[in-house]
Amino acid sequence: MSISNITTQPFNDQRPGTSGLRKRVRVFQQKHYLENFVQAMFDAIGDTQNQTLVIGGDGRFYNETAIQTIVKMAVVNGFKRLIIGQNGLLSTPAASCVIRKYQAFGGVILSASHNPAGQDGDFGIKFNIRNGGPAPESITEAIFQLSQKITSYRIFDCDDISLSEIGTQHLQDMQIDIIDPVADYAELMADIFDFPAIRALLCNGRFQMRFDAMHAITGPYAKEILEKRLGAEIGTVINGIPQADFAGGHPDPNLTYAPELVAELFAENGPDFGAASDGDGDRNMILGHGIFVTPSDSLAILAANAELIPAYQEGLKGIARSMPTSQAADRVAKALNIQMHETPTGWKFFGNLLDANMATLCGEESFGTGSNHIREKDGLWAVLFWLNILAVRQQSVSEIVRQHWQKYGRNYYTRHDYEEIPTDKANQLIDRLQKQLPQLAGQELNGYKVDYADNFSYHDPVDNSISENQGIRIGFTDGCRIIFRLSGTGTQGATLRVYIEAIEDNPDQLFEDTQTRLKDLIDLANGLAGIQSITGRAAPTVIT
Ligand code: VG1
Ligand code: CO
Repeated sequence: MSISNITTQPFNDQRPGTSGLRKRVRVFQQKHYLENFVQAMFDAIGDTQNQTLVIGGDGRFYNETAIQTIVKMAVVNGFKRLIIGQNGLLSTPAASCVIRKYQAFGGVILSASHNPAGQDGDFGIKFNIRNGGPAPESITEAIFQLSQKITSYRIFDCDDISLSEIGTQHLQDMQIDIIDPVADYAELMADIFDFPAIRALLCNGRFQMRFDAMHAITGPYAKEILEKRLGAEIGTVINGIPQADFAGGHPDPNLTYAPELVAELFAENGPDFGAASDGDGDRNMILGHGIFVTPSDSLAILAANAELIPAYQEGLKGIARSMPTSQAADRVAKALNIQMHETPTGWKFFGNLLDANMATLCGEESFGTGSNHIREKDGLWAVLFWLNILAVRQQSVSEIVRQHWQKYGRNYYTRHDYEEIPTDKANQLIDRLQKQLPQLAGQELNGYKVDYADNFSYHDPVDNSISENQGIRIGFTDGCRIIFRLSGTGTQGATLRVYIEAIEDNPDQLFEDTQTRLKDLIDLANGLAGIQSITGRAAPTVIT
């Protein structure tokens, strides 16, 4: 056994995106590719001597191979202790929980979230800092800069460690603890929510629920928490055994990729409540019998009902949402007289606000909701939050949503995604929009008067950092918005996301079909961006 100093050369494509570095598995399998990134990461995150590092992933193909490499590099980069989920598994929220609970220096999460997995799928890696949250841009940018200059990396030449047995082992002077990936997280959930009340609801003999783990990481978490600790019927959790290729699926919990669950909830005698989570467990979709709750509405409803939950009964400090997320939560913040923050897309921008106690709940339109309990969005947490509300209010999801709209008004909202557009076309489209911006303010377009038109720039109120070019937004005087941005998580071509929001306060118009209600604005967005003429696409790939 010995330490090797391996000579290498930079790869020019190692800049982390919205949520870490995501690439095709084949890209990660190139010689030195993963090692270069890990070395750049260890060099960028500060002094790693004698520190504790958490490691875990969503269990996709290449997870264990990558973990073995990271372990062998961690030992020669000074770490004193590693905490690893059994079999290399940790959902993203569980990793955040473990980093905080054991006061680790940080964590490495291996995941490409909902992107398809397997030898022909995607892989990903990201670093989370001491607070349990994704590294801020200053660190991800430093990692990229170091990856562009790297000439060698250090690795220990030894056999693989065992990831399958819970317990402690040593590699040289480094202690390695293999932990139960579910236990700490399940305990945290029990501290936040009223488990006896939820148990009473789930066991009342009438209430039916379905949770779709989509063959990904949340299976073991949902079974332990919902079925074992809360007494839900066995079989409540479907597709609950994590598979390395997610059974060939696309574990993105939305109306397109969870059709089985959606069909069941919309069937005549369907369950009262349905939910799903994504590949790494940080996203959630909420359904009631015959109703889909948009993530933006979900954030607003959780905020409006937070005082029903033990952990939030003292009230919220504030709410934060990403810029493209609908303004439904803003209405609640206003009514509660608490702070409202608007950040760029990606959970890393919420960390400072949560640490500074300026926000308690955070959310993104992309099926992400979370709170100050950890520093990642958290799928099962959102599901338990809804269950706790249902248990207290004893009403259906549909009644709760409708009453919410009646009280606060409704923000009709949709997102249209155009996936795998050639990158040059996508850039051309954004450039063209950008050039139109200065002329748009004050103009009237199809009866909508433009209030502002800009490219969103975020000024972090805590560390004063500035993040520019975070999405083109056109706001109208009545509060409606059209937003365009390119995805930062894809691995093939570019994905254009178009976000459309209309405000409705008229009590007689709260229950229209979303796509019909938004048609004018959708047409306007398509026309302004020249989507069809530039990309040749007549319709979006995914509508949420
Ligand atoms: C997408 C979502 C964003 C989310 C990110 C990571 O990013 O829009 O809201 O934070 O994915 O989520 P983008 O750049 O593709 O729009 V996850 O569950 O994939 O870690
Ligand atoms: Co995810």
